[in-house]
Amino acid sequence: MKSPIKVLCIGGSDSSGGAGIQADLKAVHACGCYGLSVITAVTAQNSLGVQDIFPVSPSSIGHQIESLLSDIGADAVKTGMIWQPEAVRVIAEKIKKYKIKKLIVDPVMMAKGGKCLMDEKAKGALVETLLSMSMVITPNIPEAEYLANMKIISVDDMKKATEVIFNMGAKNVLIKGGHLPGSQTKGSIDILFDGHNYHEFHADWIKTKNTHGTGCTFASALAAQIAQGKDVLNAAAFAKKMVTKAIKNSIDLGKGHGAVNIYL
Ligand code: PXL
Repeated sequence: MKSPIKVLCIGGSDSSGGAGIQADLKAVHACGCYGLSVITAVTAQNSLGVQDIFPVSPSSIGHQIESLLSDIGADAVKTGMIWQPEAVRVIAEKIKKYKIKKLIVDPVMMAKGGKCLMDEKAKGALVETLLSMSMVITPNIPEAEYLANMKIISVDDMKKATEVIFNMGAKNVLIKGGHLPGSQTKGSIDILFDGHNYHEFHADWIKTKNTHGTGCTFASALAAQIAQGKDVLNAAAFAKKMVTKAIKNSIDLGKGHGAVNIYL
């Protein structure tokens, strides 16, 4: 009898399939793990943007997590879009109750088109609760600017911001550099700070408009690798390679931004 390695993904549904829970489950599966999911919000979206957000009630989110963790369990938990502050708190409570150590927090704040995916108050709740419980937090540049309360325009700034966020309680901080000015010529650089050392992950810039789902795919691949027992450094290197390949293999969808597409 086989017993799979399980990754619980907590986040929003993306009807277009490129990001959110749909991306999470694809990445977890591609890494050879079994994906569990808790839906925090239902979005109506397509390649042009997010047209509607229907938040799931915090009590339903709590029940979904309870159902899974009281029976099936999870080797790692990854969080993504969380709309309301009460939902953030319920998730934090359950993570504490079930003593989840391998928590990967992707502090999703905004969709590619600029639509807000997190209530202002939920950002505060995330800083107060999930951030300091996380084994790894994976902000992009705008999210890191918000969390560290500073402007980021260079790799040195990224390093400073990882340190600020580390000092807020996250055990490892990985800032994704795709939004950094100059990335188109220098390539995309991610920075990981583990409290002692900075690690850089480099990838060539891939010119495409089809980048929907990069963040979710990256954080879920990272969570799946950590669930399998890899250390954060090796897991991050693997996740960076997987997302880079998925951008190379991205697909046109609709009239706007298509999506990344994992191939094995
Ligand atoms: O990429 C961030 C993200 C996360 N979760 C959901 C999303 C998006 C971006 O659109 O829709 C549900």
